[in-house]
Amino acid sequence: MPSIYITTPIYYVNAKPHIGHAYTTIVCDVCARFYRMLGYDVLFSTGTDEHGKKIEQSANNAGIPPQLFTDNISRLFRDLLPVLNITNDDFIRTTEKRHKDVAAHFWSKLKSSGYIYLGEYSGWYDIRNEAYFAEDELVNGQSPLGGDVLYMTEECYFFKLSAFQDKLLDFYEKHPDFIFPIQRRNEVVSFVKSGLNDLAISRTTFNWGIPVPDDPKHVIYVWLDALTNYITVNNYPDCDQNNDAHWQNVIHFVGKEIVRFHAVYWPAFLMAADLNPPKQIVSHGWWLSEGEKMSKSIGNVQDPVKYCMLFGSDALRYFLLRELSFGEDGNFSLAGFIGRYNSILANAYGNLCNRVFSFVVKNCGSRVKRPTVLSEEDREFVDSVATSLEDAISMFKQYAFNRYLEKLEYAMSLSNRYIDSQKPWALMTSNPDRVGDVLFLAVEQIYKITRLFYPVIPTSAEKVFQQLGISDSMMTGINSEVLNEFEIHSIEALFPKIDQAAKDFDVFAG
Ligand code: ME8
Repeated sequence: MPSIYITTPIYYVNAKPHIGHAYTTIVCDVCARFYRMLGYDVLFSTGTDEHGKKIEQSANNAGIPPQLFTDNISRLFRDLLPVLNITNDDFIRTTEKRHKDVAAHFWSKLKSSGYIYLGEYSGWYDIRNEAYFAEDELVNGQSPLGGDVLYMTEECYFFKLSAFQDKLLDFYEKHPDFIFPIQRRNEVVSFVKSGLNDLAISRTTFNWGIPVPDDPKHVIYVWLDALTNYITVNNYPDCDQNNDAHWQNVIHFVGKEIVRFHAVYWPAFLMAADLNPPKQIVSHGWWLSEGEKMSKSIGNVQDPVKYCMLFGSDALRYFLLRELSFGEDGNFSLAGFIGRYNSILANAYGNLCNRVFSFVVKNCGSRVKRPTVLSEEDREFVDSVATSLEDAISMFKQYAFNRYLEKLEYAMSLSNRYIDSQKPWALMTSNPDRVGDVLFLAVEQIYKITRLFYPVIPTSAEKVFQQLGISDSMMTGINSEVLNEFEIHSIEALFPKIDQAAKDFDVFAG
């Protein structure tokens, strides 16, 4: 059985989760469900990144001890998972003992391999992003990541990143798909080509971190600590990563702003510890909210829980994947959300299921059988749906989630058109023998579309399978079974249309 290991970034616990965090987690969940459906042994992890000066400061500002502060916010990230219908196998917190042990072990391995030395560091420190910058990297007095900076000098341990320039370039060359999409790969390659300085990997100016083994006045740099989470989850060092099927196919999903940490530092750390780099770093763009960067001061931070409460997690999952062209930035707006919900989920899909299933119940004794002969139109319909579903799978595998959904939507529109043109209600009098044939083909195509739609809208897809009396065991494998009969067991509306005037929307004002 092939294996895959899918990770989200571990999220900082300085503020509660918003739609941007929900997005990465949902993308990973959709991939995890998709690969499970293809028969993979999937390991899927997410969690929280809880150390560092930024967290310590946020805790101090709130007047709460850092551990209690991180417990509280980490819980918000964890509690969001069932709300979004996420099927993670693990939730890792960097304050857990299992992780502290692994991070300390990993540090010792880097040290004994000769890649860590003690020195002194001065530079401009971006507290928000936990990174140092040189004078010439600053942009209008701020770090290139947009955070405020502070000039600091400290004794610290360095990682010999400079020793990895050629090894990294050679690795990128041998693994052209390591960084997705290509523009991010190009940025990383030119960054590494421009020369790598050694990296400061310990701090002495605050305490909220994992102590450096044998020198506890230092704490481990939060990015080295955080990146290690990916091997903590995979049972390093007990599990031999280089010969582990999950590690051989590990995909880190990240937002575009943290590609450098994952595609430069992380593979260098791993190489230094004689571990193989991950299979792929897949990066996506940013969500803006109503056209602007999300920020507490503007008051436009979008809360994923509100959307799930009002419209269900499937609707949010669908919108996030459909609206954003993966890799590019996208805009989250309530109007856009309602527009796509009503036109696709309520009309194109929900109504299609409802009208076809109701017709079968009322006019075909709830049962339809595979026709023995197909007309030319039937064949054309079945073939075009099959082609668009194959295209959808191929788009999915290229992370083009919006195009994958577009292909499913096309298959829905073919099905709606087929019903409109075949007019089963008219066939009831003109050619009653054909009614069951037309309906069987319509139900069968709905079933196939739903199987592929399942990773995005699992709750509704399961409802459709229940209506069709299809058991869970038949949901694995995309093209495996051919069913020769369908029986409609029940009928349930899937996506009630959203009335924009509903007073429920008051909830968005708050
Ligand atoms: O960077 N649009 O944590 P973080 C899209 N702890 N995605 C967004 C987003 C937005 N507006 N805002 C956040 C960290 N994200 C580190 C990671 S990993 C070893 C350590 C998502 O809480 C996106 O995935 O700042 C981004 O990379 C991540 O949240 C950043 O989360």
